[in-house]
Amino acid sequence: PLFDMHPVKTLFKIPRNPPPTLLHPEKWCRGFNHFISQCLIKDFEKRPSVTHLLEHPFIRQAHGKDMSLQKQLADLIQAQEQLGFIAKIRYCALYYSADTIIHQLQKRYADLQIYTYVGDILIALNPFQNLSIYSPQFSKLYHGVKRSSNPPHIFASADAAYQGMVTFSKDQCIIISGESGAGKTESAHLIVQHLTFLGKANNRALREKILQVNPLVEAFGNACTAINDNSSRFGKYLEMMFTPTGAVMGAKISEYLLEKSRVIKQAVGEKNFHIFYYIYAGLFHQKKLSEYRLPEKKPPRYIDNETGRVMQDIITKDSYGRQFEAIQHCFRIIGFTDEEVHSVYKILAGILNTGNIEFAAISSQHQTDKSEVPNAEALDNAAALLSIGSEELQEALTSHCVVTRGETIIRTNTVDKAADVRDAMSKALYGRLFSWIVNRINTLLHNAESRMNVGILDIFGFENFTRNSFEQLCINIANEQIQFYFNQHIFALEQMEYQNEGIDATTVEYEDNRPLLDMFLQKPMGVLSLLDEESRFPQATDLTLVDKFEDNLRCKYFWRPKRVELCFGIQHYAGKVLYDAYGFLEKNRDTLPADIVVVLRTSENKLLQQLFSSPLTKTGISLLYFQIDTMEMMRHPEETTNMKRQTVASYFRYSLMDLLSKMVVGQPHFVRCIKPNDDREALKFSQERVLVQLRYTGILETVKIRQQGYSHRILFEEFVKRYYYLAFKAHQTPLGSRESCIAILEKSKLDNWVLGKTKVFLKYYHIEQLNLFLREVIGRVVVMQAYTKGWLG
Ligand code: AOV
Ligand code: MG
Repeated sequence: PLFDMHPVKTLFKIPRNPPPTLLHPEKWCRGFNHFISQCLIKDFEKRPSVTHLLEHPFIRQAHGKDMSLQKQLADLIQAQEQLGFIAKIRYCALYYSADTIIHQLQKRYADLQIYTYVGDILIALNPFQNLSIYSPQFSKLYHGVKRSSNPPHIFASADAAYQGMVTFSKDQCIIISGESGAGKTESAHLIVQHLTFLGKANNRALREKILQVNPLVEAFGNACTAINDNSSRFGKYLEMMFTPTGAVMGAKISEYLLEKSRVIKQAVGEKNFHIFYYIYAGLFHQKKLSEYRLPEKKPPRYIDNETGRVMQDIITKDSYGRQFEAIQHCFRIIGFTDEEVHSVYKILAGILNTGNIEFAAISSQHQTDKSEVPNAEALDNAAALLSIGSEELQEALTSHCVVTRGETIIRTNTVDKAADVRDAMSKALYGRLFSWIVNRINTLLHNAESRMNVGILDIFGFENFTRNSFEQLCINIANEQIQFYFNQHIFALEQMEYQNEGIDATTVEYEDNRPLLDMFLQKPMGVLSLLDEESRFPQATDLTLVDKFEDNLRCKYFWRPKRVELCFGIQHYAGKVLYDAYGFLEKNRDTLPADIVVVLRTSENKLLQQLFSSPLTKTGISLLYFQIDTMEMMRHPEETTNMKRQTVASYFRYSLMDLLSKMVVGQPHFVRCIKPNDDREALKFSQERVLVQLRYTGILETVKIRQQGYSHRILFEEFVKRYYYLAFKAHQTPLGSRESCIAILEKSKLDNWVLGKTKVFLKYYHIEQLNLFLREVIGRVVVMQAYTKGWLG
């Protein structure tokens, strides 16, 4: 029984009148019970775990043969583990070494207990199988109860955020992190599910709408990668809006940095965005492929990464077809008009046809760099679907206007250049379409009456492929920033406790990834700034870029491997990544020739006109990373408004800041997703992989921080109760005061401890020492007892 927690409370009853002395065997036994129960029940937060007690020489020695007691302890351990008592790791850093945590997580994982608390952080291990713990019954179970009442669960985190919002009228923010495939997106879905349950809208239609947002956006923004079949290729911050009484009113999504390059090309074994396969299958089954000018035999180049397999999958896999139905349903429920949906499909089909346009060189005596389109069919199809003239399209692809000294000159494009323009157009079409969908959802789900929100952050996780490009760099920097935020927050809380207790905060040392973030974001010598600078030089190449990095990034986190020209390495918080700089400059410039924009603006498709009529600006950008930057931005607001000429890197920097500015207003809750193995297998737990993740996500760091600082903070009263044997006689009842604490600590000959206003601050080794002393004192008592009874000859 998952929720049976009684053993813990009842196994060891605390004697009403604890024996005044431990000398009487019978009473001693009860005293032992008392000792255990005190350790475990009354203040298990600050005491060692049962496992440690079992190892306790005192217990082994005295009670090794008492089977019933052993059994009780075993039950207790089980109950403890079921309840996820490592919850309390934060409070007893000493007793939870990396090994203990791993061991506990592994045992729990084997029992399909995928959630565990570490202090106020929720660890979620990816189960790689469907669990039946997310039904409405479970939502009910986790509704407004104390966290300790139920086993750890993602719903409890959602609930805490919701209760926090309603109780304190404060915005909340749930930050989900973890590497690619760790389960962030699934967790985000579950949180939305629980929040819609909690924010019982009278309006069922609204709840339905909100639940469709994620699936719709993800159909356009997720794709199959080498790591995850449903990998998020954009960052998403979903704000759920509530009234002051906690009724859900609407939702708003902010999207960050869609990996547009995926539209035109995918790495081996990877796929394009889901939506392309969905519509292909859907239109195939509805026999509408020809209406959208999509071939039935040979799939378009953009989605034909695994030669031959795609069409077969589209035809045979009915999951694609079902997904198409689901997406149509999403569109309808959220409130898109049929006309809009039709336009979206036409644009998608237009993109696929654009990808099929080929170019051939025309060599004449005078011109060798001219190109033409040999396959007129693809060109005509694309033009028809985008409702533009096909001649105009060809013109815009194969030539460009240059204005020199007031004169407009038309220059021809080489084959390569024309292909680049074609791909740039496809990327721009898709990117803008995606933003339009997101904006449209926001308009449809907007509610002016909502007052508070819970934001849910689900970005693309840390990635390290065999080949890592510009996209991975951006993704990994974003993760670096989230990690920084996490560190700051956990550290800030830590600091607060020291401050409140009047303790010199400088004694806490912790390592953070700030220097690394500086290396990326600093101006003018950070990675992104250098990249932008280099992108402005027409003669620059990817090689000169790496040279520039090498010359300017003089820091231990950056290195350049010998003999591999375009390669550079970065020691990220989550591990070393080797980047291939090929294409960095072009990807960063992300240029879309004006000629293309001009043609697309002539489209008769209203949606398309809209996409290109005004530059899609993003507003509300501010910063957190550097306070200085915030001020700088306020002084130079033109930087934010001048979006048109921005590079991907600078836009990325601003969107990161925008995201953070949203996050900081809310009270944060952290969910750390962990991938137990790289084979996506259920019940497989790789200690090594988990350990690495615990390390870099800061779970072990938190423990370390505690060990470096004062890992134990014990209320005076508590401390005296626990250790008074060390300085007082058994029958004495010292006051739980500062003075009593000093007496105990001095008698124990410890130094380096600190007293705050209400708590004793101790290092982990103090506790070790104190417990050792305590064992000795109690051990002496036991031996004395044995002698008086004549047990030891
Ligand atoms: P991610 O969001 O963290 O990766 P996902 O949330 O997409 O990872 O999870 C990857 C896969 O793991 C899912 O498609 C599910 O098959 C499985 N999974 C994760 N959580 C659960 C769960 N609670 N129950 C059942 N299956 C689960 V990325 O988006 O790649 O960083 O960019
Ligand atoms: Mg994801």
